[in-house]
Amino acid sequence: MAKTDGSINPSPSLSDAGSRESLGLLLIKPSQYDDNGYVIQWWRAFMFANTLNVVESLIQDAADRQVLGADMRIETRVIDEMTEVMNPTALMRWLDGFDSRAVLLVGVQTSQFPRAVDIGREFTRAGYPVVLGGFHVSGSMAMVPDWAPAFAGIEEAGISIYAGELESKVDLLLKDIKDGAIKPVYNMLHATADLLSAPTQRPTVALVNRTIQKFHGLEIGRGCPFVCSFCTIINVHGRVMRHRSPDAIRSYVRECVKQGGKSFFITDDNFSRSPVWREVTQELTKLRRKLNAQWDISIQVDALATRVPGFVEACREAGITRVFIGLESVRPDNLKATGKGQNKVHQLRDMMVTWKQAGMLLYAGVIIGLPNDTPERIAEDIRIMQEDLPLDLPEFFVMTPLPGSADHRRLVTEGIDMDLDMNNYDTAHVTTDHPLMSRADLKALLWRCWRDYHSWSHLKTVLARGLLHGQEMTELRSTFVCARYLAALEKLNPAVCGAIRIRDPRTRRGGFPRPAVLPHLVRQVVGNLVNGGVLLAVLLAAYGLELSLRWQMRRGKLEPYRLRLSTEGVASNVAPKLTADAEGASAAAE
Ligand code: B12
Ligand code: SF4
Repeated sequence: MAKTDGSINPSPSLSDAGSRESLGLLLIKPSQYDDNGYVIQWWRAFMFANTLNVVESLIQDAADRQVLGADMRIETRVIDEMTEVMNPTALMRWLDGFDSRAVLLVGVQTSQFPRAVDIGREFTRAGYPVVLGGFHVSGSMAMVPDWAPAFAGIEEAGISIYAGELESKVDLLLKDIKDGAIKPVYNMLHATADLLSAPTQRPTVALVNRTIQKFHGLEIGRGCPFVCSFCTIINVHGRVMRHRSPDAIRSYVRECVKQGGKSFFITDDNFSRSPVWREVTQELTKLRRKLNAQWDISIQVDALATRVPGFVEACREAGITRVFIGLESVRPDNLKATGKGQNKVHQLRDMMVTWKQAGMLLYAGVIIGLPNDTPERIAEDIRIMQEDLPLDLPEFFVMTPLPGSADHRRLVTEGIDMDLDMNNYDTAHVTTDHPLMSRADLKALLWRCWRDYHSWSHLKTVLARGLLHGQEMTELRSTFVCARYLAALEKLNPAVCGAIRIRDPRTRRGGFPRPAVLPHLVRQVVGNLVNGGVLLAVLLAAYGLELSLRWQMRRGKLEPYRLRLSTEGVASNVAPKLTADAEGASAAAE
């Protein structure tokens, strides 16, 4: 019997039954390499791996249904490489404890693909079957099935690939694994999941405990009705919104809370367009009251969400505290170029004020390197975001033709030069030419945006607004500071960051030298101490700033920072030129 720890889940009903046969499944969500060839890993990460949790839940459900017969015991072991340094020898020993076995590389995004192939190769070489699935292969098979760079290394490494959703095919895959009949390619893009009857998510405590805020993923549904040209989601999950049942959602959340869960991230790309947002927020509100739970929940929405009647109020009641908006740009010409015509620039300020008045922390995705961007225009955009739009925390991404998007397929079809190293498709690298800027200038611009927006004087504005509008201040303050300093110190998107960086020389990417162990170790310890020290000092200074602002608030000195809607007698602050542009663009779009 294999050793069991917190990350290993035997299917309970079967392990108790004194089974004769066993199947061991090692589920790994690979990380990616940094620019120096080290796998990006942390002692604790900010974010969680929801796909890993969903896939494990599907397998556990199949085990409970005894799809491989009453005699079969199925065990899973789950690893998020972002927060776990793997020991392949020990993992192979664990797999050897079963009659049949496989390694599943789960939720592999494009930037994680080269690392996933390297992990897979190590296991296939030792004779273990490996299946790789997730957005990269699904998006590539859906949009560019003949584009060889998307599948580089797969055949040579003997790894099988799985494109599409797993819900309706999990039994088939498990049978193939048990029978030793895994196929090289599973194209299941047609097998769209019926989420209403899909197995309920089950908390994976071992994963949650490896995130700083103990994040639980919560999937309400999949799909989005819009057609942004840079988006892969619509070409993999589709444009029809599907959803889980409010009952299933309630029982998952209840289970998470029972296990100490306090932070949830709703993974839907656009919760405001979910057909069940009303039922779900009502369920969450009831549950919150019943369990007396003090949770915080993050959602992603489009820029028009505040116009959905009752949506903002329902979110507040349900304990939603963080809202991520797909802003992309404050320029109508750029929005039009990406098919994001639904975002109306002249409505942005009131939309954001509405969220802020509801006490929400406001994040927004901003793309750098859209067709009309120049360094000067971006500098002006940052000023607009600081002065005119009451955003808290923009996240800056480089415009990236992600495999699976219409943009990427167009570049492939037109034979336009693109980076062939999939590791760089992480939205923090420049992977193709820009019409107005060099690749180097664009990359430098990304880090400049993180620095310039997160200035000390702007922190004061953000904190003052936060205090006036009842926001959760610890989160606001620490996220603002961490975003700025992690982007500067690590040159990584803060979404893939965490606490205490690990650089394991044993898994350094092929082509990079292995450093001498002792000096490497010393450099790592010193580097982490210095970065941690800098971060701590700035966090303390930011706390000092907040205390002084609290003092000023008591004396009524922060009132100039209070946000008001234009209907409350305040003219929209958005720069007049942009407003005029926006109106022209909206008229054209309508
Ligand atoms: C939550 C989320 C995150 C979270 C967690 C990641 C995760 N996947 O768990 C965080 C914040 C960490 C994150 C970060 C990033 N993300 Co993200 N993220 C998402 C989001 C919104 C939801 C993911 C999710 O839970 N989906 C629900 C699950 C159940 O669906 P699924 O992943 O498709 O899995 C199903 C099938 O694919 C299949 N399957 C999956 N794996 C396997 C494996 C095997 C063996 C088999 C058989 C089947 C199988 O079964 C699952 C159930 O049906 C998606 C968009 C989306 N709607 O999916 C973007 C998305 C996956 N992210 C994306 C990107 C680009 C990133 C970033 C690189 C940068 C960025 N711009 O945010 C970073 C990468 C860093 C990282 N280490 O992950 C892209 C990926 C595109 C691509 N071509 O790879 C997506 C699609 C969004 C987009 N902009 O287009 N992300
Ligand atoms: S609104 Fe978001 S999820 Fe929908 S198509 Fe556009 S980028 Fe994709």
